[in-house]
This record gives sequence, structure tokens and C-alpha cells, in this order.
Amino acid sequence: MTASGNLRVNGERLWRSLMRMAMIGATEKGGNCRLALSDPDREARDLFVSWAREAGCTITIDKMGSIFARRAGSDDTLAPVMMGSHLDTQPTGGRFDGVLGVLSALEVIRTLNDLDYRSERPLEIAMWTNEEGSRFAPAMLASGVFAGEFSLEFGHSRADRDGRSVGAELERIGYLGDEPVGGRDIHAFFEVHIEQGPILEEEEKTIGIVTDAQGVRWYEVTLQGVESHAGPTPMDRRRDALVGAARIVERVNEIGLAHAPLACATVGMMEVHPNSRNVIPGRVFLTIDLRHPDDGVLDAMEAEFRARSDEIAAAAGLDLECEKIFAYAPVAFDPGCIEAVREAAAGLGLGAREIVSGAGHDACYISRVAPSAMIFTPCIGGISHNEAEDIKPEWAAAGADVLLRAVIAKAGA
Ligand code: HGY
Ligand code: MN
Ligand code: MN
Repeated sequence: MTASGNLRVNGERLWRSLMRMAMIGATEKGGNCRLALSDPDREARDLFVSWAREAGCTITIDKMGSIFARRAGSDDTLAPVMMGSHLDTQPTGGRFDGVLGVLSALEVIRTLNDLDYRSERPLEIAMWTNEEGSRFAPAMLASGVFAGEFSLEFGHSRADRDGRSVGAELERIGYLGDEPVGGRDIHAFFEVHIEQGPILEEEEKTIGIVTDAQGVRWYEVTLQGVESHAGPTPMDRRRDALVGAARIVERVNEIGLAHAPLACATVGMMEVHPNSRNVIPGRVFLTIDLRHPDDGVLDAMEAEFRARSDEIAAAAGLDLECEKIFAYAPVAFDPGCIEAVREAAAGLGLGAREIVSGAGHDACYISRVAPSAMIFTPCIGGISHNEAEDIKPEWAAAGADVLLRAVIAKAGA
């Protein structure tokens, strides 16, 4: 089959599946909370597996709990064309981040079934465990193990703030698979994802042809001062960890601004101990997220952040521990896969533009072991990692249409 005008997915069916999945972990403000390996995540996994089986796929689960739904090709000895994303969300996440990629891939399979079309290569939908990195850091953990960035032991050892580990939680929800993680040929990988920024919507483009993704670095900082009474302790005798943390937050923001317009610098998480209104905080834990498309600039941002943090801690009489827990260089996706996306969008007459991803995605790690590219769709107001995240049904259908054609182009007739 060649990609022709009538080759399109069933957009209404895709939208129904998106809305049904959004009922799992639904929040009052219309978003989703399905933290990785939580009960809502298990429920979402179960629903996806049931749908994939209904679509005739065989299911395998690897030792990081990633799920692979496989549709046989006419030559099953060939390496598969893979497509997918993630189902876990942020605590106040939206209904489309990750989900759109998994269910667009399912819609491609459903459409090929409707057309009674058999690709030469087998097709696989990948649902990667713990993409968000919210409950278990770092992000893209399972795709990182699959790509050889992290060991399986490291992946299983990562624990949430209550001390529950990935390995134990995979066991608890029944998704500790027995397939090896990675180490197999993938002919190509495509990921549909919402842009999570404002560019496509503002430029009225339906498709983002993702050429690159910016580099990301995550740090965990612990500041140790001295807890003491908020009343009798004179101001000049304090070792207040929260004052130090506040100064670091301000400095991190200044570093981001100093490398504008492309740099991003965020303190997203802070835990104050003992967090009591009349105790001078003795300990503060905070996280830092630095991003930039140029690794050299990231090096400069990191050096500034470390130097200023040390100065701030010393001036406040605090001990500082800083650990870099996650880092990957800017990613350039595969030219052949990018071209397949470009041609698919053009064949559909969709407005498209090249774009660099500001967010991290599983495709960033999978691009290390398979030719990969991403397909962005707009999101309303560029809002994401927010319960108000929203898209138009026609954008979802367009992303899946492009995925369908790109996959067929790579999977052979
Ligand atoms: O952090 C990210 O960019 C992604 O949401 N994991
Ligand atoms: Mn995502
Ligand atoms: Mn996300």
C-alpha cells in the first residue's frame, strides 16, 4: 500500500479512546493523576492491554514493566517498526501528555485492521514505564534502561519520597515482566506527542516535524542548617536552611534568564524540614532542572549554579549536598525518519514546521538504539503539565494520520 489521499485513521474512535482513558485518574479540574506504578497507572495499563489484544496484538512486558503490543508482519523475522509513548502523568497532569502517543499508535493498528493491510515488517506499540520522572526520578527511566543509559538494577532501585522502589511497585501492580529490557533490533521508532508549548498553535501549524530535543540536567540539593526555636534564637545566630534555599531558587532563575532566550531553569520541588511554623528550618531538599539545546551552554549554567550555590550555603552557615541525578545531551533525531514525517504531513496537506522539543521524551533515549523521530501536535495555549491541558480532536486525528503514513513508509508493503 502506498500512502494515498484516503489513508486516514478513524479520528472519532481515537477521540473516544482518549476520553475513556482520561476517566482513569481523572481529577476534579479535568486533568489526570496517574503517577507511575500507582493503582490508576495499573488500571490504565490494563485498559491499554485489553484494547491491544482486541486489536489482535500479542503482548509482552519487559523487566522494567514497559508493555509491547505486537502486530505480525508478513515477514516476522524482520526488525519491527515501533511507535508509542507513555501513560503515566504528572500529579496535576493533563489528558494528552503521553497518552496521545500510545493511543495514536493503537489507532494505527486498528486502522490497518480495518483496511486488512499487512505490513512487511511487524509493528509494535511501546508503552514505556515512568516517563514523567515525577514519582520516581529520573524521567524516561524505562526507555533509558532499554537504550542502555541506566542498568536494570538502577531502574529497579529508584524510590519515591516514601521509599517505595520501582521494582517493588512493579511487582505490586503485576507488571514486573520477564522480557529482557532492550538489546533487540528496532527498525524505526516514532512518537506522537503534544508540543507542550505555544509555537504550533500560534503559527497555526497542525504538525511539528521534530528534528531535535534540547538537553536536560536534573540535580537534587540538600541544605543542612540547625533547627531551633523561632522565638528566642537571635537573627544573627541562625543557620536557616530555608533562607539558603530561597536564595538558591532566585539564583537558579537568574541563571535561566541570563542565558535567554533558549535556556530554562526551574526549581520544581522543595521539602522543608520540620515544616513547622515556629521552628527555624534545619533541612531543605530541592530539585533543579536545567535545559538548553546547546550542551556547552548547559555546562556553563551548571558551573554557575554549583558555584553560586556553594557561596550561598557558606554565607548562611549551611552544609550543602548536590547530586546530578539525570543528564542527557541535546538529541538530533534520524534524518530518514524525519523525512518520513515530513512527507506524511505533506501528503495529507497539513500545515507543518520543523521544531525542537523543549520537553524530554522516550524517543530521546530510544534514538540511541533505533532511528527515531517525533510528530508534534499543537496544544491549546501551549499549556501542559497542567490539568487544563487540552487539544482539538482534529489535531489528534492529524497526528495519528501522519503516524500511520510514516509507519507504513518504514514498515514496507
Ligand atoms: O521532563 C520532561 O521533559 C518530560 O515531561 N519527562
Ligand atoms: Mn510526555
Ligand atoms: Mn510530561
